Amino acid sequence: MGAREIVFIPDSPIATMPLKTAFKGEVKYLQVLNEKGKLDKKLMPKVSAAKIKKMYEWMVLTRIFDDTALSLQREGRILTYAPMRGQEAAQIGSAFALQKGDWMVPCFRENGAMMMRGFSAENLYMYWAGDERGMIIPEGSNCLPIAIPVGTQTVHGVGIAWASRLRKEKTAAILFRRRRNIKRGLS
Ligand SMILES: Cc1ncc(C[n+]2csc(CCOP(=O)(O)OP(=O)(O)O)c2C)c(N)n1
Repeated sequence: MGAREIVFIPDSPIATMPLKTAFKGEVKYLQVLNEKGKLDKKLMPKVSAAKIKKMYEWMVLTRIFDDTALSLQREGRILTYAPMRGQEAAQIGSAFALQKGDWMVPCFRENGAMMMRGFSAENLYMYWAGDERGMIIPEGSNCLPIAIPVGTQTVHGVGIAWASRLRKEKTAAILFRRRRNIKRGLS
């Protein structure tokens, strides 16, 4: 539809309203490896083949966890579930950047990254089925429990980072959060 197209609203005191454009945009993205398997060697970061394989294994496990969870949810065997299909690389890559002792603050789609920090798939399914014992934090994982309220992860992550700085610890903190809560002014 063109920007000047007229929409008729029956029984309205204003007979016609112009159709306006609220948003026009483009999303730029960079691919190191494209969907046909073509690699840009100049863009390829220095990562060993063994590490890439390990990351890929975690991504596949994340996808399997997610597909299974969605099926369980559709069957009514688990409750509300936020899927993560298409976000595997973002979370597994981020979790790989962490070292032991670093902190992770998940939102609600980071099941793959949480498994990397030591949560079992079984416990995560328990959590999504409403059993809070599934969210018992694995010893030494330095991972916070899932926080559903959007926007809260920012204060948790920044708070941990500040605490580390004040204690002069050399630990990093990574937080996962969602996109739209920025626009809604929640954080
Ligand atoms: C404070 C708060 N308000 C409302 C919700 C309900 N809620 C859950 S997910 C969601 C949408 C989040 O959208 P976005 O930030 O774009 O995240 P994405 O869909 O990409 O995961 C909302 C409103 C919530 N979790 N927390």
